[in-house]
Amino acid sequence: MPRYLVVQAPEDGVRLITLQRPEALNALNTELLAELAAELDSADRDPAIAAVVITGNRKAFAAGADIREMAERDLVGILNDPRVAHWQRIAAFSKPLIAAVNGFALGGGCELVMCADIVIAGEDARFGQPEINLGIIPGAGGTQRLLRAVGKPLAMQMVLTGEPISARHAQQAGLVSEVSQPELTVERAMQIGAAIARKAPLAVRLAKEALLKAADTDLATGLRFERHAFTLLAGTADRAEGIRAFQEKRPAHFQGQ
Ligand code: CO8
Repeated sequence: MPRYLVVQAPEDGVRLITLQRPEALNALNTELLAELAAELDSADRDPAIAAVVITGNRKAFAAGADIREMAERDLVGILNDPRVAHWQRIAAFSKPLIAAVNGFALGGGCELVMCADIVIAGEDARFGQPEINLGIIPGAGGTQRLLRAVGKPLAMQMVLTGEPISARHAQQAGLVSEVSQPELTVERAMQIGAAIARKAPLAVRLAKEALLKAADTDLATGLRFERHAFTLLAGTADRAEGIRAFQEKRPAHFQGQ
């Protein structure tokens, strides 16, 4: 049983993970990150799960790495930091990860948002990389993924000043896909997860992989990857079913084959 997460049973193929450390604004200590990585590994292996929604509470999605824990780590501790492996496992989740964000998404919390594929933000959400105020810099993607998401000027402004941006600003900048009323973020994220769960699982997997490829490769390599993935899907029963269903004017029933 995880200590810092509440995991709800799949609903229409969507698992809901709620960060549950409200006394520290869901600060991501090593144990919480380990639990999250393990939960995503298990969702990856479970064919009944098509997508995962991750959320926090109304005050905070997550206010960053646990600063108390960080204070106890010296240079060697940081060099051998067990959190690095947890972050890598979180980023490697192969199914769609949807973040439903209310309140603070700061530091590691904002970096966790950037590991998600789709981000629904409540109007009151705040996104920021305040590490500079602690004399450090982001360490889980907050320079690399942020720049790719919002471009250089805003990434520089956020990382160098540490000042957060609003949900609307984050949406304009490309960090957030949709803004909703705070009380509806989870519901909306679950709806999107359920819509994805009705699609062909192999196509969803390759679509996510191809889109992520765009962020870390040149265009020619990315287009080659897309071409291979597109071709691979030609051999699936779900492609035949999708096309047949369209022609027969009925909903498709995908089997993941
Ligand atoms: N870590 C630990 N505890 C925290 C954190 C945190 N990041 N954020 C808040 N808390 C705790 C507070 O200490 C407080 O605890 P207590 O009641 O025991 O004093 C409780 O949560 C409530 O917080 P506040 O009283 O401060 O609440 P406010 O509403 O007044 O303020 C803020 C909210 C503005 C969000 C404020 O709490 C804050 O500034 N928090 C810190 C934000 C921050 O700097 N985050 C970045 C952390 S560094 C980081 O994320 C680096 C990631 C590197 C990853 C590398 C992986 C390998």
